[in-house]
Amino acid sequence: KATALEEFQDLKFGLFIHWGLYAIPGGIWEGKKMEEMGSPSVAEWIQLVAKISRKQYAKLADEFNPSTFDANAIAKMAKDAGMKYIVITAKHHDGFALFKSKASPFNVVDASPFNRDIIAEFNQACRKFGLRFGVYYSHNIDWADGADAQYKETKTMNDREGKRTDAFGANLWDPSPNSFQSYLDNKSVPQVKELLYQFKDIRYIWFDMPGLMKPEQSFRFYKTVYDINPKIIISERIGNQMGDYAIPGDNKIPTKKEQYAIPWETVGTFNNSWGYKSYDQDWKSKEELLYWLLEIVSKGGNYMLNIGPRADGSVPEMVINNLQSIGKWLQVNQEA
Ligand code: JFZ
Repeated sequence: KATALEEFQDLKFGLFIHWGLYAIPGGIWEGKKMEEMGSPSVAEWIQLVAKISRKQYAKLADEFNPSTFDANAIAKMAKDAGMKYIVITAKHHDGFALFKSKASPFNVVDASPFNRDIIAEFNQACRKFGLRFGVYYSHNIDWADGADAQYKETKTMNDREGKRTDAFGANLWDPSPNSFQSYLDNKSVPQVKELLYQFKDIRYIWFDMPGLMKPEQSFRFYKTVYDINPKIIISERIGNQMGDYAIPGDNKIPTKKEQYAIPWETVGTFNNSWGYKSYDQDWKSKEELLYWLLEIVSKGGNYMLNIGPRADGSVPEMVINNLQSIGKWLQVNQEA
């Protein structure tokens, strides 16, 4: 994997995309802003924060029809900004897949009127613009089909042993009846396989929030990926120290020497949310974004900057403007 990792660390600048059904409420549920309901306040967590039932949340899919979505336009925007790769949420914690899936009907092709495979379109667009391609996949948390069960199982065990269980991220308001094992066997692992068999261009898998995952469970994902495509490298959030590259924390730069031992990537936001949040106008200035980019790259890392497209597929204007400014700056100042 040495070359894949070197190649990754040479990319320097990439685009992260958080997109899904949560773009429809955009941080507001039944007139309430997320901050009025609880935490965290990032828009892609609205199902948990507003305690939306699985059935009610799934209805958002009926409305998901991003008429102005254009993967080529987004890829071109990234390319013009000097970015070298794109990673998009193939499935976030809400369990809704942005690709056609046999493992779960809760996906953009089968459950929404949009009826287009968004991951396939990004795969194509990246190829067209010479960008590397990766996917985010929430392998552990799935509010529609699973992680709550893992929480219950672990809690029972830990209660017996007098240990505390961290419930962070578990669906405790409307838990799925599935066991965690069946979620792994029938949705999570099969969907990772579907992605990898279908999209041979995928180079990075950004697993996230491993939570209570056991080492053998993280390893199952690692092995699944490696067996299908050994060129792919995996984020450390696969859990249990099994990742190929480090994520020092959102909007963070490593401070400890040992954190520089493996390739690393800082992920950052334009405002304070990953998914589209209609009322978050707290945009970083282009100077601040450039500061992050230079600070990270000069220390040897990659900077993956996130956009949250709106439900109609459009990208907020501040994002477009700031990316254009960065692109111009790089054109003038970057050495060959
Ligand atoms: C996770 C997700 O829960 C979130 O929705 C988003 O996708 C983000 C990129 O990743 O949130 C985290 C996970 C880990 C840290 C911070 C936010 N961390 O270690 O600092």
